Amino acid sequence: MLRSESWESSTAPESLVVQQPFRTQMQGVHRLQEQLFTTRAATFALIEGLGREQFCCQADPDFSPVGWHLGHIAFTEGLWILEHSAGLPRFAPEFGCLFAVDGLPKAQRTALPPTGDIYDYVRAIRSQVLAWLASYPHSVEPRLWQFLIQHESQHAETMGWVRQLLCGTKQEAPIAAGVDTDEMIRVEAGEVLIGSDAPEALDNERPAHRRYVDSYWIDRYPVTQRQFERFIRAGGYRERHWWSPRGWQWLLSHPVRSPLYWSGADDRPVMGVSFFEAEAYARFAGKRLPTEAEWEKAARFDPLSGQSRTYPWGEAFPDGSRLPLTCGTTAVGSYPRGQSAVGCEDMLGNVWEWTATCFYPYQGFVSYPYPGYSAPYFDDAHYVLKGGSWATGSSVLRASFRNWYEPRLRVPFAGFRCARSL
Ligand code: AVJ
Ligand code: FE
Repeated sequence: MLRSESWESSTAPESLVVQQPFRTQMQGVHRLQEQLFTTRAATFALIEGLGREQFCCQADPDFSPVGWHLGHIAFTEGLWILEHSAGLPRFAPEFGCLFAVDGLPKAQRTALPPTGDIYDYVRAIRSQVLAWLASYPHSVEPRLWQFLIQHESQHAETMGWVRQLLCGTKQEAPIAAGVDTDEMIRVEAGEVLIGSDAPEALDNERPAHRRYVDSYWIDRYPVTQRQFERFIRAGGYRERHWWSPRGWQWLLSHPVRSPLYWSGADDRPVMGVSFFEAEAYARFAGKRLPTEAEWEKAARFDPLSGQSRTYPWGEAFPDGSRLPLTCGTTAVGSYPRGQSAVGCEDMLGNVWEWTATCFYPYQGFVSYPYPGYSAPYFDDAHYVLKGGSWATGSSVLRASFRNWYEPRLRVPFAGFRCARSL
């Protein structure tokens, strides 16, 4: 049998030894080209068919128009690759002023150049970026490219939210899960590896570190609309004692009576809830929200090996057999192949999940690629969401990924699951 060690230990011709690093480099470049291409295709798919008005419309004061996100994705790619890496002067600076993160206040982002000009700008930057990548493969900094791909995916998801706010949800037939949605799983006390040092890990996921987590129970599935309906019917939105003081204050100024998206009392996860609504439901159910560490442990800890996995199921890149690659949520329990070692399901790719944890850096945190990416949000005013929704790009789906929003925000594709101490 031919084994790789025997090949390596035999004397290889000089030419092969020299070519090896170049080949690995080219494989890296091809993989990147493919990721850039897939990510861009997903971005375009999320905004397909939107008219000019929807392109420029600010559907909600918290979210910029779709057209701005598109320009901003291209601007950011040009900034890091063409300006910082390649040392080129800024391309189309008049667009840069519009699409830089500190360029225009959100309210002024509706006055956009013609749609066709934005698409031309996006394509022009991408073709220069690809040309740079092909000519200078040695310059590839994996971390920077992985950042850019995930930056695009995150903005694309926000574009999907805006689209949903503008176009609403399609009313579909009630969807039932064939599982016991009240089931909880007991996770034993012990240490777990949290965070990640992989090249795709963003600054706030690093450094990976061990953490002791006490025993707890956690829901096997995210809370479904059917379960949440019990809260609504029991007057959950009217009874103060289920709400935290801050949550009640929020409810008084936002007199809502159901989640932002409600497609009926079926077994799809609740989505479009604020942290406060999630917290109130949890108290109503006699439970609480999981901490980020509890959520992450349930998603990636393998009790047999004591190791943490990248994904709930192991190391295989996410695909349609493990999570929904659909255009909407699916009934909980529809992807048993996506379950974690302890048995939690729908951890990645159905809805984002609120946790009880404020967004803070891990000890040893270093900003990357710029201080403004994570650090301004370490402020006690943002909570961590885990998991990712059906609209989240695969490059962002992993157990260590940390999203964050203010607790008041009804994050369009966010729901939650509950936990309980022993
Ligand atoms: C991590 C999703 C909250 O969209 O505001 C994009 C990600 N940061 N560009 C956001 C981000 C800079 C961020 N979230
Ligand atoms: Fe951005």
